Amino acid sequence: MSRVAKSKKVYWVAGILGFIVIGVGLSSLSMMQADPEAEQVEVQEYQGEKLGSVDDFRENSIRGVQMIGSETYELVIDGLVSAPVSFRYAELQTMSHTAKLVTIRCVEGWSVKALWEGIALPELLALAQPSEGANTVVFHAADGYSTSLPLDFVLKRNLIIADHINGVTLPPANGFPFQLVAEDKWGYKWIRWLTRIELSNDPGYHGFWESRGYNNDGNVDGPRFEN
Ligand SMILES: Nc1nc2c(c(=O)[nH]1)N[C@H]1C(S)=C(S)[C@@H](COP(=O)(O)O)O[C@H]1N2
Ligand SMILES: [Mo]
Repeated sequence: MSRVAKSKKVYWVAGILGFIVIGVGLSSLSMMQADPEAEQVEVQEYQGEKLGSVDDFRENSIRGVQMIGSETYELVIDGLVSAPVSFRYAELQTMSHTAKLVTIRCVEGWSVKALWEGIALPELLALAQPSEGANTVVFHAADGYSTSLPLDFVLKRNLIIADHINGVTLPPANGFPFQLVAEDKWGYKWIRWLTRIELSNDPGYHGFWESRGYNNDGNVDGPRFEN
């Protein structure tokens, strides 16, 4: 083969290869656009601070990941309230949302800083009209898990229940539809798969890990265990 013919052949091969590369590229691009999940890309930085990722969490739930359907989900607020209420997922999505940059710390030693977005509890609880004597909020989840916090703390710190993390819908492993963002409290206060918020007058309520020796205040700068 002459030198010219050889280089012609090289051009041909390169041309065909280029065509294939562009074709594959374009078709995967259109596939990405057709998939609504693909539009949800995690934010990696917020106001100059590097964020963790949903992939940084360790799965350590008492009964594994709960799969909750957004169609059947209901969030109940009851107990010491004068107007018990329940909300559907779609309804909760229309409520005003608040964003917070908060680090979750587990007693096992890991932590993840993330951008949490969700519904502020003071506004949500007000809809159920908490009674005079209520001083404790008991949170219940789909897996039978529970935990509690002083009502005062919940209101003063404007705690939120998050349905978004780093700009994406909370994944099932992170507690879809809602995880309590219990800032400055150990991870065991960050209940996932939240289904019920019960107002109570029992500050001594002990949730799942609290009744197994973990400190009921759950402050990250306090002791892990009850004396
Ligand atoms: N419903 C439910 N919520 C739960 C738990 C659980 O087992 N069930 N584990 C808790 C513990 S010990 C930690 S550290 C955090 C971890 O949550 P994350 O994986 O979303 O960070 O979830 C908390 N919330
Ligand atoms: Mo934990």
